[in-house]
Amino acid sequence: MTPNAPIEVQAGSYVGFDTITRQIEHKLLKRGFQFNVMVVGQTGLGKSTLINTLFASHLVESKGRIEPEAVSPSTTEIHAQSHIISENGVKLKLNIIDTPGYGDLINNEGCWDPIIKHIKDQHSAYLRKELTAMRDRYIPDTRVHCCLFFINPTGHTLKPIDIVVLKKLTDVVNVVPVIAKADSMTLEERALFKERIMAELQHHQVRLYPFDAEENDDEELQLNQRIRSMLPFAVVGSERNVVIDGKSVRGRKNRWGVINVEDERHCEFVYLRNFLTRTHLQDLIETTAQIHYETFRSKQLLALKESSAKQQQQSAPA
Ligand SMILES: Nc1nc2c(ncn2[C@@H]2O[C@H](COP(=O)(O)OP(=O)(O)OP(=O)(O)O)[C@@H](O)[C@H]2O)c(=O)[nH]1
Ligand SMILES: [Mg+2]
Repeated sequence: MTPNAPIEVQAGSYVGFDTITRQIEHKLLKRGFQFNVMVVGQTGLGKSTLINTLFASHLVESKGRIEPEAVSPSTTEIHAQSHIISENGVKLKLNIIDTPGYGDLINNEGCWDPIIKHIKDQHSAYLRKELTAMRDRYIPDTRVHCCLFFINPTGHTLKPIDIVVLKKLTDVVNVVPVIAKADSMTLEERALFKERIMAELQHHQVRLYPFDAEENDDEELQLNQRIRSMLPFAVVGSERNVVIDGKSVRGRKNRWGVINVEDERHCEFVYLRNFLTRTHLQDLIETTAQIHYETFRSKQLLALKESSAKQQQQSAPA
């Protein structure tokens, strides 16, 4: 029997179910939010530095040199670190996964494997928890919601290894590309480089975040389009504060001037930050669960079903 179509009625007096949004908000605020972000790219592109700049805190050891002659030590292993940041009563549990730069070996074959494995391991841990008979009400979410991919500001094209890594990454995680150390390019060079990179990515059918979904309204679709036209964000990172017009800002100072990281005339750091935190934070989390995790989950469950069917066949008496 199919249920009758619902009839729309107007409540005669105030019932109060419109408070459900506030009830949800209260619950969510108590629980807090989890956001897991990963940085990937070649050695020394400023990955660790940018993470610290993004969240305006010293979160990971970026190995910026204090003394000019000091060698800047690198990140040598995948390193996940959790933090809780609060802003106006909203608690954000931030998990940062810093990965070692790749590409400096003679044979770089497979150097991306540990990174991809780390992402898949989180999906697999979540699936195992989900499948237990007495599953937790809230499964801790360690799935990587966003991967910032750092591009070397060469002004030429992407390296073949970058394309390989990007292809592998976009299969399993939301990828947002950034041009690292954009202070090394002129504005014209930057615009041309961006164009070239996007053409190349399109040619190789690399599927970058954000994705349009059926439920997106016009405004959301337009915003996604605007973001896509800006990719990759040309960013500058800095751990230091410099004083500009009497104000202390995150910046880089050299002999011919100062770069204010947060000035959109200098670089696109602010656009990246707005995108990650102010417009797409929730969508990044949701897309990870609904697209990347779901793909992983159905593949795993299908494989499980097939292998148990095979086992049954083998154990069945002839
Ligand atoms: N010019 C310039 N230098 C930067 C920028 N961001 C970081 N650096 C410098 O680049 C060097 C490397 O920075 P890290 O943040 O350690 O780089 P990384 O990508 O984490 O390096 P690995 O962990 O070795 O892969 C440091 O000396 C930073 O001060 C930037 O936007 N512009
Ligand atoms: Mg590093």
